[in-house]
Amino acid sequence: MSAYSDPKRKDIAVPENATQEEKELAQGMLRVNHLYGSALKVAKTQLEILDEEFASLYDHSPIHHIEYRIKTLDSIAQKLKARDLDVTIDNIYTHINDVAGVRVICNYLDDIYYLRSLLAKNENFKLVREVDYIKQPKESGYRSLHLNVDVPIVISEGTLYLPVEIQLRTIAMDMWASLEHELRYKSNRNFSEEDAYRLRLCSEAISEVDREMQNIYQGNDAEYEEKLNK
Ligand code: 0O2
Repeated sequence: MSAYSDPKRKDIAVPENATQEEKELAQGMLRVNHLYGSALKVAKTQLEILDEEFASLYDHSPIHHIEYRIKTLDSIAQKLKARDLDVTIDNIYTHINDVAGVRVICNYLDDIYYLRSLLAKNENFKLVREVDYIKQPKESGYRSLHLNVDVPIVISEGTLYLPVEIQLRTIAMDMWASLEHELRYKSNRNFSEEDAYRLRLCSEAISEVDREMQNIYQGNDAEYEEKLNK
């Protein structure tokens, strides 16, 4: 199961023979989960408000559905170790910007950039980084628009800004990413170079489909006509 399908999951099992350091880390993770969980709620609610407003104004919902997750301690630890950093609570706050992740699955390609423009204009959210893997897909063929935003949460000590990674993608891009992840990491079969190449082809085909669906939706069927007449 993808972490995005089970947002409430916590992985702070402390074995009885845990060291003092491990116990402190588990304790600190409770706070991390609480704070980033709150940031997730703020980001998700804001996205839903934008979606509902657009639907009421234009009779079209840009968002198909939203998934969200808190990164597991295992996954955080892997990321810190890959960067030669110790697994400490301080390093989590300082170096991991995707503890809180929201995945927004949009209906059409343009919906992604429409939502992006609204989020960038939102005075409460600070857009700190943007990586467009749609315009420049990853080597694997992965496509999505990644936005890192700082989101305010009001807690007893005052207002705190916490980073949330928002991944925006179409239904087709999501289907590709989900199956690619399954094939690459989860299945028992060997993942070959040939598989990787074929997945890149699938990604290109999906990109074409996304453009065409957008054109059909907009009533701009020039590309489609051209193909039919070939
Ligand atoms: P999970 O389960 O989503 O937590 P950064 O921290 O942003 O500086 P990072 O993490 O390398 O560096 O960022 P990147 O590659 O921009 O985005 C990471 C996330 O994007 C991944 O999260 C995936 O959700 C998704 N992603 C990136 N590349 C691929 C890919 O080739 N295939 C698929 N299916 N998804 C991809 P995590 O951390 O891997 O896991």
